Amino acid sequence: MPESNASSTILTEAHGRVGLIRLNRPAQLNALNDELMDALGSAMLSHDANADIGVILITGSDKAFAAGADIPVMADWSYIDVYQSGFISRNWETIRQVRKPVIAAVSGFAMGGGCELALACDIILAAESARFALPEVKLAMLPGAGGTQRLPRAVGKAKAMDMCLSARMLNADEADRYGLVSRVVPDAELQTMALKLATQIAGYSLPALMAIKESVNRAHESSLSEGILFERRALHARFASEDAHEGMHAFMGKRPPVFKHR
Ligand code: CO8
Repeated sequence: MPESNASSTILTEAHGRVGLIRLNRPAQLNALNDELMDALGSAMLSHDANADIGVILITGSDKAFAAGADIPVMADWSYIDVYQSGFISRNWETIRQVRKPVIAAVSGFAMGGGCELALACDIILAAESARFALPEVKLAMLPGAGGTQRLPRAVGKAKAMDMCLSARMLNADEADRYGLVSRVVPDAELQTMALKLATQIAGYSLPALMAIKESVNRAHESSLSEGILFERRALHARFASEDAHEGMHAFMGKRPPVFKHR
């Protein structure tokens, strides 16, 4: 049975080796304020440090994954307010410290910062009702939580420019075709499929998952030859892992592997 633990803005549950985090400001369509982003960051770091958790799953409500940064909160901030306090950097980027796989299960609106939060996750599972947009231009703002950087890497410059400059909203099929999401599933199956996928991944050797995540992320942050070298060293390091030997011997013995996450 999952254990439930509520804070005001997020709900967390452990499902086996999956740490589920549900964004929970339904009246504001999960708009992302400091309280929520602080709670989300703490929950992610806590799951990352917990040896019993292998994968983190972030989800919202049926109507909204998250409708973006909390607009009324930001409306009267000055430049010096946001510069001195490190707005965005101070708590939105915690996700970059997380070394375990993070899956976003998106139903309904993923707008602005909500879309950017999903983009910062490693896998995006979208319900058919999912809608993705970076509408900051309508506020005379810009996608400032990684959107102008991660979106072009995900979908290419032409489509990213279109979304950022026109605020165009994508449905789940378009997001799938563009490569913005990993998979699309029926609405009624999103939570089950997301948990099933997270449970499957969490059953693999955790150090292997961490090395794969680190290597894939390198693809965006280095030249091909540097990335290949990083990957090769990560592969060589797998031979120092008990689980890798167990995985190969289990295959040869035609039995399921027993991973110790070492
Ligand atoms: N912030 C605060 N409250 C919100 C937000 C938000 N982003 N989005 C929705 N809400 C609130 C509404 O105000 C409303 O509250 P109330 O009932 O008290 O009036 C409630 O949620 C329900 O919303 P709607 O009635 O508007 O619901 P609809 O189904 O009619 O529309 C939409 C849903 C299309 C999602 C619509 O709410 C909308 O357009 N929301 C704003 C989306 C948006 O612009 N997001 C981007 C925000 S900016 C951002 O995320 C940038 C982050 C990174 C850097 C920061 C730089 C700006």
